[in-house]
Amino acid sequence: MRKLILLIFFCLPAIAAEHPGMDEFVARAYAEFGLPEEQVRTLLAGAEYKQSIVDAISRPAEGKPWHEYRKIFLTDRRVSQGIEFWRENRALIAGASEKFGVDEEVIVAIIGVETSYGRNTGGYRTIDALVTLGFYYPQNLSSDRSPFFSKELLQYMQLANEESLPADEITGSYAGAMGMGQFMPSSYREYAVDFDGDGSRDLWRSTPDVVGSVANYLNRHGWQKGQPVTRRARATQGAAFDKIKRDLRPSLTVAEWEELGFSSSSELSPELPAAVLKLVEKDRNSYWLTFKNFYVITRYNRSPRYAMAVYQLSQEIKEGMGES
Ligand SMILES: [Ca+2]
Repeated sequence: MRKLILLIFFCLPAIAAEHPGMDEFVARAYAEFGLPEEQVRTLLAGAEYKQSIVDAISRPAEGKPWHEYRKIFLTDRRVSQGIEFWRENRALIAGASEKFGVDEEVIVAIIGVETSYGRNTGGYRTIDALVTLGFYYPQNLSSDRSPFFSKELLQYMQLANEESLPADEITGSYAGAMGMGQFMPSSYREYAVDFDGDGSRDLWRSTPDVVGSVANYLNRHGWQKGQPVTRRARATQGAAFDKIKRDLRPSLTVAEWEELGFSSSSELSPELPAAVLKLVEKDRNSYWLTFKNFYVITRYNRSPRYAMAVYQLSQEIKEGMGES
């Protein structure tokens, strides 16, 4: 019996080497990027299905209501570490802000929310994450995102080729995001920059590359430096709550929202395009006017709670910097 168990044990890697839909993926990798079949098969064969990854995607923090979500990211520690990170990299962050036209505090806050300024970049092998979610995406979730993850797996293999990265060793989040800014492979290929000029884009070890890449990402998605991100709104009792959309692309002006019952006490141009966001607080809802820059943060992560956490963290860090 023991012999049989041992035999099964040693056979496991061979069993794990087969993934459903693998042949189709290999053909696609060749058709789209000319990736050699053998290279793709070897990488896939070395990848393992991880139940922990399936469990993690089934209960992401984004599912929490805002008042619980906020507590994860808006901590005294994350604020003080942000101030420390900004002070240590002052010239660098100022340079990236200047070059890419992005507000400094937002660059800092994104790196803070993503990885606590590089302290926690994730311990899952990226190849395992992308194979698990690309080939074994749980069917009980509301939408099947396996096409997204197989596309990212393809991008990952191409990225590894282009940047000479060890594709079987790299680690990151359970969803395949990598480095201090948690870039998905397609974003890495498209938006990462070599900001220290050493000839390679290294989002794990080069803080300049990370800071430049985050700033470039926001720039390319339309960041408007010095413009507002979001403001608290007051909703009248008869406000047109049915006009609030999930899509946070600014669709009406501040003046138009005011007519619909959502106003802000901040000084805002009446012509400024805005959307309205509702967040679930502990015992009531809060309403926010959100602008183009808020929408740009949701291009980094689609959750409006994520964008609000980044914004509020950025403000607390900025305030802390001013006090010193
Ligand atoms: Ca570099």
